[in-house]
Amino acid sequence: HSADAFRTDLMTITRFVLNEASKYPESRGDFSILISNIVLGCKFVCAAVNKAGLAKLIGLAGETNVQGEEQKKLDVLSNEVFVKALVSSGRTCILVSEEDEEATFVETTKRGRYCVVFDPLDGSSNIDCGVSIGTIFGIYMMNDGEEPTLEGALQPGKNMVAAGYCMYGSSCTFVMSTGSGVNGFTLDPSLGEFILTHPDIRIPKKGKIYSVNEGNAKNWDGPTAKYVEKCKFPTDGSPAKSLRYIGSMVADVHRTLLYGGIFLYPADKKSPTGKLRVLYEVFPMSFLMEQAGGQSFTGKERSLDLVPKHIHERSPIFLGSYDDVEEIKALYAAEAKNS
Ligand code: P6P
Repeated sequence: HSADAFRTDLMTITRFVLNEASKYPESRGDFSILISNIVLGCKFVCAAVNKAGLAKLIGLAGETNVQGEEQKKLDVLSNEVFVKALVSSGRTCILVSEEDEEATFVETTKRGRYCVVFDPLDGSSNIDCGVSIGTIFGIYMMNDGEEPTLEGALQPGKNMVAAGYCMYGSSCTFVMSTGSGVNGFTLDPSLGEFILTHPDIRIPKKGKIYSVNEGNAKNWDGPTAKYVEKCKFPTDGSPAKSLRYIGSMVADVHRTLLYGGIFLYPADKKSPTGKLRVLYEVFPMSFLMEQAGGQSFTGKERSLDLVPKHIHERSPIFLGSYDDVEEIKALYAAEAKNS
């Protein structure tokens, strides 16, 4: 007989997180509530992003809508929905958002144990041409009763208890790790539920793709220039790598996680500390890469060992397949030895 159109053993993200929580009997369910609020924010943004094209078509985006209200930019709207969802969850104490210059300290009555760092809509400049964009988040846990201070958000990435992203593309894909592997979920709009579609994602040990903005080549330092040269003109007889660069971090990282290869946003003379932000771009993506068997390097150290000094600090980043990142680490080590 034909396969049922509906599977009845659906593993939803809610069930998945609750199953995880049941492994920690002392857990009070706070983390599950926090994640469910992040998931709610992602569903809202997914709906808004999918309408953005239409809104643009009927002249709403960036102009006044039928009520004569100024239509909010999508990244501002996304930030508002995440801040509101996280504060009202009652499980957070500090929020750091790419959209907000200062950190948000949650009022005492609504305070919880988690610090969430996030980019509500990364790559939003790509919306108008339909390129995939995404939300990126990382979660630190504060000690109980500790008065939240900015230091609570300026921890090295290795202290994160969870990290993930949601990609708004041809489908809405939520990828997350709570420290024991990486799992991917796809939104089923007819159910309004994220369904486990990519259990236990492992990045290939070595890849055939490199991902970098070649337009910055004239500003690269020696090791990066040497590495990209090797990708294009291998000296060991191996085939040249393919270049895939979307210019939207979540899309480039998601492809790297599933297909393997290396994503790099190096420092250059123009931006000596690179472009990507430590707390809510470098750390969450590095956390996921390590959990999937890959690695992430800043040009000087393991990305997750970095201790940020301010909340919007930037860092160079080289992340992806373990063996590919090893090659660029060797080139930086050689340069450090010769200098
Ligand atoms: P460039 C998007 O603006 C973003 O912050 C990341 O999503 C992306 O990886 C990067 O910048 C692209 O930067 O300089 O190559 O356009």
